[in-house]
Amino acid sequence: MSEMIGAVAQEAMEEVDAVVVGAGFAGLYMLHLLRDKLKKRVAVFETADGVGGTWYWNRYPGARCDIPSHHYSYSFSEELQQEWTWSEKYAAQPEILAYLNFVANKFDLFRDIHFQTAITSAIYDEASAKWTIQTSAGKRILAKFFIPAVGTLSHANIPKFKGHDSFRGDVYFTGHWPKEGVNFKGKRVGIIGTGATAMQAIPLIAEEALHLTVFQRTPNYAAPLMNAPMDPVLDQQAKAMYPELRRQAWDSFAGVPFERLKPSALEVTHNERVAHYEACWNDGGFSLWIGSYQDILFDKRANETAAEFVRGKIRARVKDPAIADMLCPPVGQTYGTKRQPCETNYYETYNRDNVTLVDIKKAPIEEITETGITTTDASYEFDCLIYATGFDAFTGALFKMDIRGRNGQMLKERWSAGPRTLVGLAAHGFPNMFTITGPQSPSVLFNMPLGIEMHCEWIAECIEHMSENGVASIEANEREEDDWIAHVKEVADASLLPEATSWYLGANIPGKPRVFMVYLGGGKHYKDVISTIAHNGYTGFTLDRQQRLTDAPESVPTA
Ligand code: NA7
Repeated sequence: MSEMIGAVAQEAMEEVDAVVVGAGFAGLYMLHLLRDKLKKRVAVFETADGVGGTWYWNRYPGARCDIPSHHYSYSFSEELQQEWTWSEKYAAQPEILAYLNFVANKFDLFRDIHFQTAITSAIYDEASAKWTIQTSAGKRILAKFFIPAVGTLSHANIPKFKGHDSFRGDVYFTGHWPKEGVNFKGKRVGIIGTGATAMQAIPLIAEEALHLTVFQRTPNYAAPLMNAPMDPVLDQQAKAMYPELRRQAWDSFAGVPFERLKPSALEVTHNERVAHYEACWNDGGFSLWIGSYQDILFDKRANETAAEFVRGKIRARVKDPAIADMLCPPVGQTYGTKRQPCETNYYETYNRDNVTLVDIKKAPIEEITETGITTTDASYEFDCLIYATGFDAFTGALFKMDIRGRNGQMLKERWSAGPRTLVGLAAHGFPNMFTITGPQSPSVLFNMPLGIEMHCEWIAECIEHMSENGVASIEANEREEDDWIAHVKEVADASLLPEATSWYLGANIPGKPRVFMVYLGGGKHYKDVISTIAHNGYTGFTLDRQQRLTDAPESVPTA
């Protein structure tokens, strides 16, 4: 009887083939592939009032990509590649947002996106092999596939200091920046955090504010971005050789080629090494980090050579040796095991009279007061307070939704000791759910737009395979999931990265299990792994061909 009631309720619900959550790089391409290539009915839900995802929310001053724009863009459409022209080597947030709007218009994507609507829950029903998805607008939707494309860095980490609500001035979060912008002219500003975000924002805010006080817990190693206006000749060259450019990207570890990469920092003389670091430093971006010597992320001695090179650069750029000391990570803090921020005039900013650096490792923040911040050493007064304190990465945005798989099991519970996925695309117990650039895939250590394309194309191919073969559901097997989790750990443990207190392993969030969440096997190898799984008929997954009573003919609206 209750099954019948359930079936009647389901009939009344709107039904689509797939619900996609998020309209950033991932959600947009997923919609395009499923709707326009596979002719599926797709509904995309997005909490913002526009497309862009991460690039919609991160409007703070200085926000820009740190992979060259010709690479940090979709590759799936040659027409798009030729039509769009970037104005800078590394595009700023407004331009990336304009690009994503251009893409959404070009491929007529807006009509299937429900804006200002969050997904509150997604519950799998084993009998029908479908998901019931609840929106913040009070709507329930039935879908065979549930695809969170929620981004890896989209759920802000806002530390709860004592008195956190008491500040009476303006409070801003970099990951949720006001659309209309902020005018800091004449203002006393405090900023907490010195990660990649803060390093982009601080130099620009310092130019505008009356005074800027930076609260630094951990000094960071950064390298210059070396951004520049786009040279029209280089742009034409890139456009003429896009297929080759993309081939080089796919062949590389991180989805962007670095031509200078050599095997070992320890196999060369000091002078050769420094000259090589200098060349990488002058290239800018991630060249020093992942394009100089392979062993700097695996061998502590090799790592220290790069670390000392960066310390030397910091000391040369910061006039006051005491401030330079505060900005230099100490020996023992490895370089690049946290994500390397890219900066423009960051270190020189501390030569300004209107900038103060406060070491909150030495004198921790005690309290947020009505007028500012009190540390164990002193009190500081502000008109504005900025949190540049990062994200609950990888799982934060997923756990915001009440996701329940087979037998009502909550994703949050199933993953309570850390994410559990098969190749970062699917999770045991959660059939017909796919994550895009989620945990245990190369995700943030691979050029994001290309990583997103790789995942969206794999998912679309899988859904096509299911349609063609009458497969009702696909689910990752627990055994292969265990194997993948062990493999991700093994590969990570061979490197120095799990030693750092980074968001790669959830170490920035109190109470979060410390599990390394990025697959470090490299994008090229990873692509081979997931392609082989697909070509061998989805090894490691269980495909259920049983027809369901509630099966609606695909691609035909039921209402
Ligand atoms: P990050 O890299 O996580 O940086 C956050 C910063 O905030 C970092 O300096 C933290 O210090 C600091 N932080 C976080 N929590 C606290 C508390 N409780 N007290 C004091 N300071 C704190 O985030 P970003 O937004 O800069 O960058 C994230 C990614 O976004 C970036 O890598 C790009 O991929 C885009 P800590 O180092 O933890 O001591």
